[in-house]
Amino acid sequence: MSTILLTIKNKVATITLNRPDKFNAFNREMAISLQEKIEECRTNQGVRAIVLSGNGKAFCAGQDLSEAIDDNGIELPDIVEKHYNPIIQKIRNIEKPVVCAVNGVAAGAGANIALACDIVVAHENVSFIQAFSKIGLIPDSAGTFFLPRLIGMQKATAFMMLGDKVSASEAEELGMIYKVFPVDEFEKKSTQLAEKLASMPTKGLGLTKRLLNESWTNNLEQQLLREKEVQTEAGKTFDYQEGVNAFLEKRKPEFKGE
Ligand code: T3D
Repeated sequence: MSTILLTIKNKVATITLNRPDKFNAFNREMAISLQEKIEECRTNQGVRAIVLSGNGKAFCAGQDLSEAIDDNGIELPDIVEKHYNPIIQKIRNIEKPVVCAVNGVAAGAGANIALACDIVVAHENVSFIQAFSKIGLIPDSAGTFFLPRLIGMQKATAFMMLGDKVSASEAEELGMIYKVFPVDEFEKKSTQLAEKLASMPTKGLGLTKRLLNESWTNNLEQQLLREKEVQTEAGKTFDYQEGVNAFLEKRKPEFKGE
């Protein structure tokens, strides 16, 4: 059975982490396969939104620790450089919305991969754990980049140093994730969210993501200039014309993602 599953329906690609007996912990094969699946979603014009989720009880328990200490296996710097860094880069650089539907515990790299996604939803029994400190590691997979930006330095530092279990409701209150859904509605609501995004002007959403990425390092003047340039690009899309025409004709727009 494949460690990563990919299905496409209603313009939504669902990528599922699939090592449920290991709480979807990443081995090498799974990390490389996830990179490949995100790439497939990038090049497939029929895909206009992506959902990342996990099979079974957990979303993802981070690095498979039995593989990490295998003397004959891949070394720690290579795990970070070749497994996790490209996953984060691919999630941030794909100009389509990525929803992380966190279906169970998200620990270590699993938590930080979730936080790198565009919109993160969870159900009420989920928890997020920066588990790294408990085994003497630092939070990788861009955790040190995104978490303080999402929730501020104080809470981020404490969560990372103490390895606290953060409940979904606390994560939502802190702005770490977008929304918590009731368990019995989680799948339906996550799918509805992704399908809504997939029916929207994909190019515009992708360009929004590009600007949000750039905003981390730009100053105000640079960002204002980039907004002018990227707005010009958005204004040339079919969906912009369609959106304005539909508004003026008082009808529902039919966006094509072009
Ligand atoms: O080389 C490098 O390491 C660099 C890369 C670093 C990136 C990282 O992600 S480092 C952080 C790695 N992750 C962790 O430290 C988390 C370890 N797991 C846990 O703390 C707990 O399992 C959980 C809090 C996630 C869940 O706890 P609980 O009590 O609900 O479940 P459990 O019984 O601990 O785990 C269930 C099964 O999944 C169990 O297998 P078993 O005994 O039923 O056969 C457990 O061994 C397995 N599992 C969970 N996490 C991992 C794992 N197996 C391998 N690696 C794991 N990370």
